[in-house]
Amino acid sequence: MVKVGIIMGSDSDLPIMQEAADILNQFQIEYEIRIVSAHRTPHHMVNYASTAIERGLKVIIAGAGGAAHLPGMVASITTLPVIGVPVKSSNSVDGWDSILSILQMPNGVPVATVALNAAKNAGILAASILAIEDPRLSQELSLYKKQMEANVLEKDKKMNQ
Ligand code: RP5
Repeated sequence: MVKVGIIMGSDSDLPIMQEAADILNQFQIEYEIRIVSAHRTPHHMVNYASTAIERGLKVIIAGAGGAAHLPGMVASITTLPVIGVPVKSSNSVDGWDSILSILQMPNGVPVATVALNAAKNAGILAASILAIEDPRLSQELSLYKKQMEANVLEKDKKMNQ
């Protein structure tokens, strides 16, 4: 059953947003990946966000660049947790416009904003949310952290040789 919705404002966001899909694949989490634009397809966005719960989604990862209104608008419609990925797009001023558009939400409508282009972290955060009620996934995340630690310690060892 699809648990995570990965959405993005444009197909030009895909090279970044694919990283969220890749890590979800690694954790064997089912997801859907769609283009939903707040500005170009507003009715599609309202429909997507307002039917997300009944379709079984548990978390939404939303990426957009420039005047990045998609994550915030989706969060205004659904009660699901929304993770926002600011994308440094062709229309972006160094990424700051996307970061601030997604980060600076008003009280009452939070978006869990990750770093610029950090779709991989968005996928890991989505996995962490799902792991609250999934012992297998929790175990996988624990192994992932241990592996990361081992990798860094190995690099440290090599550097110190
Ligand atoms: C945003 O505008 C999209 O999320 C994308 O990051 C940016 C540019 O879109 P395109 O002009 O490449 O379609 O809404």
